[in-house]
Amino acid sequence: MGSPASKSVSARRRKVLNSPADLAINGAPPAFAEPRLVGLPNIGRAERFQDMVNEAFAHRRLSNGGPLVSELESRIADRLGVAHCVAVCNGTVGLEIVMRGLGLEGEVIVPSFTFVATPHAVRWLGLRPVFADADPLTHNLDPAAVEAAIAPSTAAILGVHVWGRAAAIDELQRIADQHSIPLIFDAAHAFLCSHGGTSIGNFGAAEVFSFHATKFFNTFEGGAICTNDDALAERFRRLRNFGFDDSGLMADIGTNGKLSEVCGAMGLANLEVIDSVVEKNRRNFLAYREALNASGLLSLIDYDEQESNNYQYIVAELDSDCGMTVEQLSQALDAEGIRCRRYFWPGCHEAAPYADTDASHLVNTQALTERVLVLPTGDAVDPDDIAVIGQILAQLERTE
Ligand code: T4K
Repeated sequence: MGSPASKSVSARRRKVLNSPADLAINGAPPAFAEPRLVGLPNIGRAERFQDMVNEAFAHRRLSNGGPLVSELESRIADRLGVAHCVAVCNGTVGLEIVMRGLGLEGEVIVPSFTFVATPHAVRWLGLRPVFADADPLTHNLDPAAVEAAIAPSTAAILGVHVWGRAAAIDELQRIADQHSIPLIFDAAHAFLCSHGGTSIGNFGAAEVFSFHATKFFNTFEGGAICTNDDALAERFRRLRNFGFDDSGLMADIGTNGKLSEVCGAMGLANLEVIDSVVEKNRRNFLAYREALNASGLLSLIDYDEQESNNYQYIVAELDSDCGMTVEQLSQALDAEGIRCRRYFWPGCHEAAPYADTDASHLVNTQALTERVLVLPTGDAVDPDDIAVIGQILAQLERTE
């Protein structure tokens, strides 16, 4: 993708570390003078973006179903092989539109090991999120925990494809069918990922992507609802635009969930180079796999190479007997200019609005929040940086 960021950051890397005294937590200068971030935005063809924005200026069409957003929607639908793509202003509003469009009332089963937007969207609509535990291996909803959480008041299951790795879609669909409730997916992380060779976007009643700046594919802010259900798609389009139907009649209580043309231009410019982002992310993932191969501190979470992956999240788990907490490790790396993120800590169930949650059944979620660390990738690092990160981890391990 060749964004300017990739060149300037790699120029500011220090060479190999040999002893504990070389660690920044022991007073040495940081390995990276320019911090390596998780979530550094991918910026595609900037000149294409600017040309499209100039066109939008010339036509004075800035929002409300303009040509750039319409083109983005049809390109995404083609790429995913899905009947409908409804672009929205962000993933959170997309989730709200889907749940409103399905007319849900009562409880929605959600994971707690997710970004807080997932339960917030449920609560924002006056529904009640019911947290189910995660599978410790996949980090996704454990179907047995979902089954155990089903009650007469359950209105839907809202799964999340955490880190872009597909949730247990088939098992969750079976549970949803058995109880005649809809299954929907928060696919915020999973653009261009697949399950059984079919693109995420095609499963459940609807799936919602996030195109936030920090995501693999971004439109500054933005998102998309994908569905193969014609009637639902029509409803989602209405709800996105205040409730106006195609003929301009007010048919529903809607919201303003529209994506602007400037965001559409960003999406089209980024889509042109998206395969090179996958390649860069995969290159980094393989470099991390090598760098952490012998690590006694961190174990990397793998991707299923039989599926399409965007490799956007480099996720590691702290080894339980390494003698450090994830917070201590995160601070030691931070001192080196390696800005990891503790997604998703604290668990959603621990956030103030959900403080009344009985968390006794969220054992795996609790453990994950205490051992998961997300490492920088994308334009923020290159394989040489990653090798240095591996050496720092090895030195930290020897120092323990
Ligand atoms: N469901 C799931 C599972 C999600 O993960 C998310 C969003 C949603 C739903 C909701 O989708 P949206 O409504 O956002 O479309 C960030 C993002 O703001 C959030 O979109 C994302 N998940 C979440 C996982 O990460 P924070 O609180 O970590 O953001 P922040 O500002 O601390 O930045 C994160 C990192 O990115 C930092 O290292 C700085 C870097 N960054 C960020 C921005 C915005 C940049 O380098 N440049 C930038 O422009 O939530």
